[in-house]
Amino acid sequence: MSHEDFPTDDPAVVTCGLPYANGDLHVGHLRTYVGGDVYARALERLGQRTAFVSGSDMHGTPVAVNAEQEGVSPEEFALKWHERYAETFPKFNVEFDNYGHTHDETNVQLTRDLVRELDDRGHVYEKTIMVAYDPIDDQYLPDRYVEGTCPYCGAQARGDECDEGCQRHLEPGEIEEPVSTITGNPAEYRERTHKFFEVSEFADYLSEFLDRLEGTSNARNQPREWIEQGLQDWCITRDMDWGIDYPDDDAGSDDDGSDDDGSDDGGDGDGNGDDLVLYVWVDAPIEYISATKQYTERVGADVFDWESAWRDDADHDGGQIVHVIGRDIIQHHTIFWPAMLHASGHTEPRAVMASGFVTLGGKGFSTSRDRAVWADEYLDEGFHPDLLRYYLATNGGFQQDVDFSWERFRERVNTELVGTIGNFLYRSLLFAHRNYDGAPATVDAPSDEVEARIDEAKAAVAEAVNDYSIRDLGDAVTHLAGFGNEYIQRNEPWSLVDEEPDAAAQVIYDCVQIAKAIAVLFEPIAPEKCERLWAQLGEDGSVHETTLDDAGAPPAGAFDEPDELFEKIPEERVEELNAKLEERVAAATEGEASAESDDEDETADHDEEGAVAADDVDLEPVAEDRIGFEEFEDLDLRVGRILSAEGIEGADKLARLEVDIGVETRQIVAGIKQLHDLDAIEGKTVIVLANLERAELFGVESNGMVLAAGEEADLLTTHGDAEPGETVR
Ligand code: B3M
Ligand code: ZN
Repeated sequence: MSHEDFPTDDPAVVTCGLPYANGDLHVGHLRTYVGGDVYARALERLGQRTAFVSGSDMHGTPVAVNAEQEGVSPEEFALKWHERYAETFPKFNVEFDNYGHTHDETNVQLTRDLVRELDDRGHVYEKTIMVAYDPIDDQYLPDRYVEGTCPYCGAQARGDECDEGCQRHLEPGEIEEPVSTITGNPAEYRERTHKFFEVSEFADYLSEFLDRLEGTSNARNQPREWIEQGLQDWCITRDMDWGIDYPDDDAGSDDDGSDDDGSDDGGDGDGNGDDLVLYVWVDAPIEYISATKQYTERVGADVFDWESAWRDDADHDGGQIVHVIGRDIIQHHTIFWPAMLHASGHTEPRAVMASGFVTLGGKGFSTSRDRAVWADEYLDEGFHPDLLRYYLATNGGFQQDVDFSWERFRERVNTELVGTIGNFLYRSLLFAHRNYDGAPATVDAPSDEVEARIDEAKAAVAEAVNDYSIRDLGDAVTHLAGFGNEYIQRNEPWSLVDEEPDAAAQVIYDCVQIAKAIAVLFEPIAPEKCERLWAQLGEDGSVHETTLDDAGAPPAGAFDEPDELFEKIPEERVEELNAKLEERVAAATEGEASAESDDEDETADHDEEGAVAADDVDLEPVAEDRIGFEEFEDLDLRVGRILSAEGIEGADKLARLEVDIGVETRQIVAGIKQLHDLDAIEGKTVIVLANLERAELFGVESNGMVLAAGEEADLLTTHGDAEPGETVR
């Protein structure tokens, strides 16, 4: 990979996948937005000029189907949700430089321009295909208006994607045994002429692009497999009213080019292209550009020039584009979108960071069962947004699926935020205030040890940004605070004040310096808390405006008595919150059982693919047959250490591990590809069943088994000093 490290002199754009404007946000959704916000802030910390943008995805069947259920026009429906989102994100300190929506004028215009450019350059052609049609209701059934069987893996799938099976994007006409999601009527296929974008022409370009692409490894590996299997061209029009009209040359009658009357005239079935709109996945990513353009319009091109970021042509070199998305939309961001950008003279993405899904207490979020922690609900419970930001940013690697539970939330807050960071800040700043009214005025520089430790933390932050690791950003700060605690403990300033006042003053000055560094380095993750800490330290201006070097700049000096930055969450709160959730799920499940409306709801709820399973896990009864101790002894269970882990090509779930079991190194195939961050599990201690028969999975020999529990494949481990090769008794 050939990119220059951040910070660069180019403008950078960080984007977050656009939420469909079709329902409430829950903490599962927030992972992408918090991740993008943390990353954009961290880039700025490095001194990288950055625009952070997103917007609401207003078009397509995910919006139209829900609007129809509510009996309102898609425009009214989508705008309502758009406004909600625009208010909700800042409450979590997710501060976009611009948050637009795909139905606004800028996006309609840019979409039409870009598609026209593709057409002019000869990358679009017409083809007659079969599309699903409901003969009873006299209506075409694009995308989520239809469900059926995935032709690739046989799973039940939506018209546009195999959301519960192989995750592939599905083209119109591909789904088998189609059924209308509106009426339940079996659908038939009818001929229709549509526009296609020649993605297949770009296979070589895309392979090279993937070699350059940075970000999380899942965003490179999956598309490589798809390219190897052969790329299909992409149908970019749909039989719908709601969306942006295809920019035919004769389409001059419509002033803004969008079709927003909300009426249902999609079913004339006459086979001509009158009522074709662009597929939602064409205009949605273009909003990344539109939102940047609107930002430039607001702040001026001297502050941020959208064209030098997004245009890669004779007059522009392109900027640094980083897309932060959920892992279910990798294909759109690494195949269709870069092909569109490349074919129309725009800048290709530098990086795609694709996050894993979020589960709730080990199970899937389910809107229909009200099994979710809603964004508003979290705040209404009185929790500070920065706590959730910390949890989502650091509870597992970015591409790993992570679980949200109130227990774990409490544990992370109490041990790390309160116990490590808060504790260090409070004890050292209180001591500083009481004895010196702030940073001791007699000292003018930190000790070498502390200066070196802060430099190390700064370097770790810069490295985390260049590694696209949000979790490492958080770790850099908790490690620094951990060091601070150890430093003050080791130097005992309280016993030095009287006899060795200079030494005591130095230690306290060092601690204030560490506190200042924490404010600067932790701001991307906990912006509001760090702003408070900044003010607490008597520093001027906003910590948001600082860069890495400010971490080591001399502290301001005097400050008031500190208060505690973080508070412990009592255990009863967790019980209370869990009970509330259970009660709600029970009520919703009952209601659902009588109404039997679950299916529609589930279809509409885009983010439930984050679910491992929406149903409760039934625990198996304990086996009746007892075994003797000798039989247990037949199992050769060993402590092992993972040396390396990589996904097996072509297999959705399998990873190939090299495991050191003391006596030898074993190659073991394990079903953990999507459940763990494979880079992060290297070095982990695991338990291996070493005398299991050899097996071959996906052409790879598996020699042993790594033990894990539960749907998330929680890896069994040891907690003391057991070394690889020791047997488990
Ligand atoms: N609106 C939401 C999703 O599929 C979709 C993202 C668009 S990003 C350009 O996650
Ligand atoms: Zn499938």
